[in-house]
Order: sequence, then structure tokens, then C-alpha cells
Amino acid sequence: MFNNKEAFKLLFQENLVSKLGKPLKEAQKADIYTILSSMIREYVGKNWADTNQNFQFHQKKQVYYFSMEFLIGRLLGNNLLNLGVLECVREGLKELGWDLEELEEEESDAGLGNGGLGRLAACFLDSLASLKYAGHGCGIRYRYGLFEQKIVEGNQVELPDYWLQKGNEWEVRRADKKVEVRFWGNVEIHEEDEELVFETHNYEAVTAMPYDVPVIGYGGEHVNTLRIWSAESTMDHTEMSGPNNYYKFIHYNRSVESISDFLYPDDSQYEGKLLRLKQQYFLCSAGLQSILGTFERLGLTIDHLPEKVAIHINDTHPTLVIPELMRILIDVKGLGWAEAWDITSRTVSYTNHTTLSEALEKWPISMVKELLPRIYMIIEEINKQFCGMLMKKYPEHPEIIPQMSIIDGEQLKMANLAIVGSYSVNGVAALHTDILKKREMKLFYDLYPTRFNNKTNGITHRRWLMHANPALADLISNTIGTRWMNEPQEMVGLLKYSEDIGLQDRTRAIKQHNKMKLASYIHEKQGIIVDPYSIFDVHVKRLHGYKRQLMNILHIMYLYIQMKQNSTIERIPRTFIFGAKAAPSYSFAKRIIKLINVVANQVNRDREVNQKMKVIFLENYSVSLAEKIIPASDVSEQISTASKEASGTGNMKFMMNGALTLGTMDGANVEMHEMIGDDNMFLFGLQSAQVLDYYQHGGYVVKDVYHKDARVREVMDQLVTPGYFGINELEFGDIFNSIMSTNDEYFVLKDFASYVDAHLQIDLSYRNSKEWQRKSILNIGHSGKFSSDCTISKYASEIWGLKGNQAKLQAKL
Ligand code: 26V
Repeated sequence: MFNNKEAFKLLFQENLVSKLGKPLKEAQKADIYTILSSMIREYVGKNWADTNQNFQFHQKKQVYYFSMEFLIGRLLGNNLLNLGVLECVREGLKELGWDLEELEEEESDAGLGNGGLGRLAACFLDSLASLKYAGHGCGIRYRYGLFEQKIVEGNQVELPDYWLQKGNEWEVRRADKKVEVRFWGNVEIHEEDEELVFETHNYEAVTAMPYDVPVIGYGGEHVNTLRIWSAESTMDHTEMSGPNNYYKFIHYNRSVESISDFLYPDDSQYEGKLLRLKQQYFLCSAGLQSILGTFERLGLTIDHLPEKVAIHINDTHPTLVIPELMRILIDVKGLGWAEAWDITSRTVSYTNHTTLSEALEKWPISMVKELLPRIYMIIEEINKQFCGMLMKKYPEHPEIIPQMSIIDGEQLKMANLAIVGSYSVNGVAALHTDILKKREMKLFYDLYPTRFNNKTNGITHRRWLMHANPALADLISNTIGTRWMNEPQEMVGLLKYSEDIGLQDRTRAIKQHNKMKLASYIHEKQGIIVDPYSIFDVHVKRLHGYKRQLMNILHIMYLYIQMKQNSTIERIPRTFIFGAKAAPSYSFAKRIIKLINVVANQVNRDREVNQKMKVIFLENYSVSLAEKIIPASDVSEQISTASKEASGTGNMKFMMNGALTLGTMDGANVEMHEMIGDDNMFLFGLQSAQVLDYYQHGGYVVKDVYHKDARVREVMDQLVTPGYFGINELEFGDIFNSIMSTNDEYFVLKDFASYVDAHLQIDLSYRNSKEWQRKSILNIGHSGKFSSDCTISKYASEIWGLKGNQAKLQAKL
């Protein structure tokens, strides 16, 4: 019904009238958006139902990807693309007087995630559906997504992101599938038929209401489900009578609904907040109950669970699926411990996404015990058995036990529970997995060597290339044909054209066009004119010490000083672009945002230099903003302290759009380098082994670098002296001190000199436009390997034991 323009136009106008009672000429932008998205949802309805029936009929193994975050962004454009009706709808709307791109802006950006971990989950959903796997998301329908960032006088201010305000056309409320989740209470134990029976009394019941979002695979036939849960009150009006019950009712409602109120906005600092623990259990319990309901309809006995269901946990946040599954198997299904443990530990698999110790989850025992008394008993038993086994295995090394124990004094270590209770533990890039095996999780690796494996992250080339950069996608198809769209690793076909002048000219022209568009966006939003022929040098990601936005801005300060001191310096004009949200409580990160804005202000106003450089801090970095920025970038800053960035996925998005990487040997940059070599990226800085070595020996001596390197000293001193930046003395003394007195935890000054050199190399390299374009094409050609289709095929065959429909792709990997 959508596959020709005329039919679409007709149907569209019929819908406008029947659903909104408006003829076309009276419709507003929001009406057009609403009707269009509702038509698409209805259009996929049949395939959605067919996909589910097909799963049931063939009793296919289902994967459930449990994640506290799904950073999906906008769906309209992507859904049209995957349905194969993008062009027909675009053309049809144009004839009706509407611009599709403008309509896409009407949709709120579903920001149900912080950064890499949440966006990875969204890319995986797209690949699971596109490869026709039975793979679904299980998450929380937060009323407030990640905060909206405003910059006021250079400072970050957070505003609530009430993304549901305009309604959400993509979701379907499934009241028929609601379940109950229980908190608090006390466990009573009695014996029945010589078996111990555990019953929890005086618990608080919460209704978990599912909302289903269709996940449309490429081609539109296969439609999986993202099920997100909302907390609602279970009390009905009969419980309300009585003198003060009305107030109690309101109070109770509020406290219950708060469970799915908001996404925690800190992804690097763990805090043992009760509400967060409630959210985690809420997700795990609701998700599991729903999975078991579906499984039961197959009519198989419960011992078949691991054959038919795989549960994957995205970091440790959903680790409570392990004890919760044990609880259901033992207390509800009546299984014995050993059988329940066997089933559970053959069903759950776990991905680790960070080695930052401050981000590792450790819950206070007292909190877990009170909120989830039965779950705590089960965790205690898992730990007892695990430690018993360790004592037998390592009788000579009792010191190992507290290190590996799940319960450590007053703390519950979630990573330890996740490793012990799952059959697969993976890292997200080769280097990261290596660090897990050799360092962070060495003891566990020694115990369970076959459990550990690597799955390097990926990104969906549909959103990040075909949708974000359609002109480049067309150019690729015109050059090598269209097979790459289904088999992204076929993009290597581009490599042999890297010297082709015609292709170089066309990639250059596309980049230029994208840069012009971004330049107008910047002008519209901030009133600043940037030179679209300058190098667009981009650093967008969460703000964190280890991601070293500070090093970038210090280098900009250094360049500025140089230009002020010597106006004849020849540099290719540069536009430095930043986008980053800082966790609201991470004050150091917020200070760096302020510093970037202070420097930007000074540089952009200074007529002596502002033809040669500009600094832009783009407000409210988000998925939809990333889609505008990345296709317009020349240089991609991936400059984390080596060993700290588990993988990075932004690096892959930039590469796929033809930007050249300025990076350290960290995360997936290492694998990028393996493919494209030294010549096609700009590497600098310490290697991860060197960094880790320094850490083992208490760091390096920052004062030595400060005293030896005049450039470092000059820039650092600018932070605390009233110099070029109009910075009042000591205004940025906190940043100065934090570097000097913590021995520069993230090696900003240690890597500074080699970062400066790498920037110089970029300048030289960009002068040779043909060479630059050749490198850019090589990057694009190799980027297909980073498609999440490749990553998901590996998860499917090596972790989840799924039989794919993508035999061809599998054979190639
Ligand atoms: C931790 C916490 C702590 C408690 C509060 C909420 C919260 C939310 C998230 C996290 C873990 C964040 C870990 C993370 O995002 N890791 C990133 O994962 C990406 C996907 O694998 C990877 O590319 C990035 O390198 C890695 O930093």
C-alpha cells in the first residue's frame, strides 16, 4: 500500500480525515507527523504479528537483550528506510507540500540511554531484526530520558527531558501482558512434604505494564519487539475506602510510579541508590515473567528453557535476572537447587562494558536484604556454594576467596555474580577483552577460561550511513553495487577505487555539502559563522576525564597562543567542534565544559585568529545531533587514555562516514589500525601497556613534564593567570590543581607533546587533498567490518546458539 507514491498520497489524506478530521490544507506539521507514523505502525502490524506467529510455530530460540538503556533516537526516518518506502514517502509528501526531513524533527529523540552502552543496545536491535533473528529488547520506559542540556554563560544546565509529552506513536500499551513485581516483605520458611517452602509476606506489589515498540528489520518483513516496562499502581478502588486511605493511595501511587520515572544520568560513577536497585529488579522480574509466559505457550517442560531462550545482560545492571530466575524455578516451579542452577547458568550470558573501577556496581548488602529478601537469600546461597568450590579448588590460596566472593563484607559485587551465573562473559573490543582476562578478571578467567570471549562492538550501517548520509550511500552503491547494504563487509570493494580521481572528487563534494549543512545549523543555533572549507575537527561523546576533552581544549589554547605570538603561522583553518553532556554530579566534567566555552568565546571573537580557527560547543548532544555532525566531519577525535575506553563506537561511525581518526591505541581504535594501518589514521600517545605499567607504579611524575616542556607549562599557566583568555587569576585553578596534584590521572600532559605533533600531521596531510580523499575512501571501505550485523552474527552463533538466516554472512566471517 506504500509502494507507489500515488497510493501513498491517497491513503495519507484519507487517514488525515478519518483520524484527525482535517483536510490537508488545515493540517499542521505535528498532524502530518502523527498521521505518517501511525500509518507506518499500522502498516508493519501484519508483519509484526506474522513474525511472532512464525516464532511460535517453528519454536525458534528467542534471545532477550536485557538493558537498562536503549538509546534509540528517532524512529520515523529509520523505519521508512528499513521498510523500503523512504523515497516513495519523501516524494509523495513533497507533492503534498511537506518536507520529510523537517517532519523528522517533530519526533522526540528517545534518549533512554546515557551513551555508548545504550546506543549499542539500539544498534543491536536493528541488526537482530535485519538479520531476521528472533531477538528482542527488554528495558524500562522511563518517563524522563537523559536530561536536556542547555549552556548558560558557559555552564551546563540540565532540564528534564519529558520525551512522551507529544505522545509516542511507535509504542503499543499491552495491558493484557502486565505482570506483578514484589518488593520488601519478610520471608517465611516452612516444610511441605519434606521440602522447604519459601513464602514472602507483607510485600509491596507493583504493576509492570509493558509497552511494545516494533523493531523493523531491513526489508520490512521481519519485525521484532522492544518491550519497555512502566511501573503502575496495583491498588484498585476497593482498597481505597477508609478515613485516610485516599491520601495513602496518592502517596503510594507516586512512590510506585517513581520506579520508572527517570534514567540515571551518570554512567561513570556508581552510587548505591535504592531507586536504581528497584529499577533493576523491576526490569529483571517483569522481563523474566513475560519470557516465561511466552515459553510456557510452547508446551515444553522447563528443562528445555536454555534450548529455547537466551537471556543476555548488557553490563551488570540486569544481573538480578540470575537470582530472580532461580527464585521462579525453585519457589514457583518447584525445581531443586541443582537443576535450577543448571538451567539458569545455561540461559544467561553477560557483556562487560567497562574496567573503570568507579563504575563497577557494588550494592550495600543491607539494602538488597531489605528490598529483596528472598532474592538476597538466593544470592547468599549462590555465594556459599561458589566459595565452597573455591576452597576445595585452591586449598593453598585462601586469599583468593575474598577477591572472588560475590559478597564481600558489606557489599554485593554484581560483576562477580554475573560471571558466576552466566555461561559466557564477553568484552567489547579485543584489547578490552585482553585486559579483562589478564588483569581485571584474571582470577575468574583462570577459573573459567572457556567462558571468556571477545565480541568487538559494531554500529548499524543503516542508521549511521544509509540514513545519516544518503548521498554517500548512493555513491557507494553507484561504485560497487548495492550488495553492501545487506552484506556490509562488501564495502571493501571500495578499496580498489581509492585512487580513482572521480570517486575522490565525489566523496569530497558530498563531505563539502554535509559541512555546509552543519555550518548552517551552527549558524542557526548559535549565530556563529564557521568556514565550511576549514577542517571540521570533532570531539563528541560523554564528558569524562578519561575521554580527555581537556587535552583537546588545552591544545586549542596552545594553538591560539601560537597564533597570537606569531601571526604569520601557516595553518589550514580549523573548526573545532565539541558536543558532550556531563553527569549532573560530576563537577570536574562540568568545569571542562565551562573552560571549552570560555576559550571558544575568546577565540571566536578575536579577529586576529578567527579566520583561522573557531571553537564550537554544540548544546545537547544526542543521537539526532550525532546524525547531523558525523557525516560532516573531517577529523574524529578518539583520544582516550589508552586502556580506558572499552571499545568506543563513535570511532566507527566517523570512520564509516569518511572522517580520519586522530586517536590513541585504545578500544576498537586498535582494530581499526590493524585494518587501515599507520598511514590512514593519526595515532599518538602512550600504549595501553605503558599506561597500565605506570598505574602499577603509582603513575608518572607530572611535575617533570610540566617543567621540561615549555608548551605544556605555557598552556597550563594560562589556566591560572590573567592572560590571553581573560581568565581571572585562579578561575580554573581547580582544573590546574586537579592535574598537578593527582599526578595527572589520565596522562593529559604526558601525551600532550605527541598530540600536538599528530595535529601538525593532520595539517600537513590535509594540504594534499587527493591523498586525504584516498585515505578517507580506505576508511569507508574498511568500515563495513564494524557493522553491528557482523557483531550480532557472532553473538548469535558463538554465544546464543541461534541458527541464522544469514548463512552467507556467517560463511564470510
Ligand atoms: C554505569 C552506571 C553506573 C551506575 C549509574 C548508571 C550507570 C550507567 C552505565 C554504566 C556503565 C557504563 C559503561 C559504558 O557505557 N561503557 C561503554 O560501553 C560502550 C559499548 O560497549 C563502549 O563502546 C565504551 O567504550 C564504554 O565506555
